[in-house]
Amino acid sequence: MTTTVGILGATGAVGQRLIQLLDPHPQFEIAAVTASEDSAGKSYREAAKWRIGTPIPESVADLEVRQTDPTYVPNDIDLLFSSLPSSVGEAVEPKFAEAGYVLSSNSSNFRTDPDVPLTIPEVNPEHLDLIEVQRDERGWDGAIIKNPNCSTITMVPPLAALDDAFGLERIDVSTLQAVSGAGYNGVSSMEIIDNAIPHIGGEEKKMETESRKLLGEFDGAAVRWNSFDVAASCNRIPTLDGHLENVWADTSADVTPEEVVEAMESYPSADDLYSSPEQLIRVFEEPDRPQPRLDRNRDNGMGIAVGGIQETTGGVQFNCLAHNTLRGAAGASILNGELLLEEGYI
Ligand code: 11C
Repeated sequence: MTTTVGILGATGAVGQRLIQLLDPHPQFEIAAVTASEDSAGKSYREAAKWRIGTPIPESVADLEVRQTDPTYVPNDIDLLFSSLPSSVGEAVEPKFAEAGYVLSSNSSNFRTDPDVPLTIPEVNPEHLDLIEVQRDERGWDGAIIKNPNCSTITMVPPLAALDDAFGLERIDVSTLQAVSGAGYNGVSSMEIIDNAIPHIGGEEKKMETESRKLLGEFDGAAVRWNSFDVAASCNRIPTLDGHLENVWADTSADVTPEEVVEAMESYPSADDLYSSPEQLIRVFEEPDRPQPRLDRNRDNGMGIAVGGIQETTGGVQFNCLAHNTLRGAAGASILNGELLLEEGYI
């Protein structure tokens, strides 16, 4: 049976990636799209400045764009994907949950709220059951679940593999983030050519908090955040897609590079979920890989690539890469939607 889905914020950079990934999808069918008030009433073709390289899918081209408000969205839609700007999401997502909709949201609002599941299905699927706490506390029939920030998603699966095998004490990370992470209205190509921009808009804090929540323990009532320390430094570079990160991880137990490769390559994917790659983490032997242009599209843009693994005094240093608008945003939300379906929440 097909699950009908809507997309809140369908004309933006992540909204367009959601449409690309859902055309087609074996379980989900797009039945509604929303955008800001000035696009309402137009066809999606008219409203969206379509920037994905492939043609605009016929299945959505003629859909009427609706206002982002529960009054205008059919109430028989099974699942909403939200790629709203966070200030908009903060105001309207609770209205949708209160009206009974289940939301898989990429927006950064509410990610660290204690009763909001923040999940990467391969890493912490059990946190999804926080929905029960959320519904009890807020009296909602619907629910809001979140995926993390794209720079957090890139480093957390390799860190999860290290934490499971050796324990984590401290993480230092420096990012090289693609311009698409700033959205279509963010950094223009002219602003960033021959340049790099340090300290980009609160990314450091997100990486520090979200990673500790994701790798925390859920006891059925609350998530106890992982206690490792995290220090992040985030930088924008002139890459189109794909965030590359340099990570230093201090581990509780001693490690060798060979043990790290083994722990990462054997870290399981979610093989019951359609969008999870066959092998979640692929490790390169070549020290100058992964690179964004060469490696971001591996496994349909849903894989995590690691390279440059070397021993340090406290543990290990490595580089990691993921496609920021696929694995790090639209694909992450869809994977969470597949988890909601698998677990019977929709
Ligand atoms: C960037 N990671 O590259 C950001 C974009 O919290 O979902 C995504 C912001 C977020 O600028």
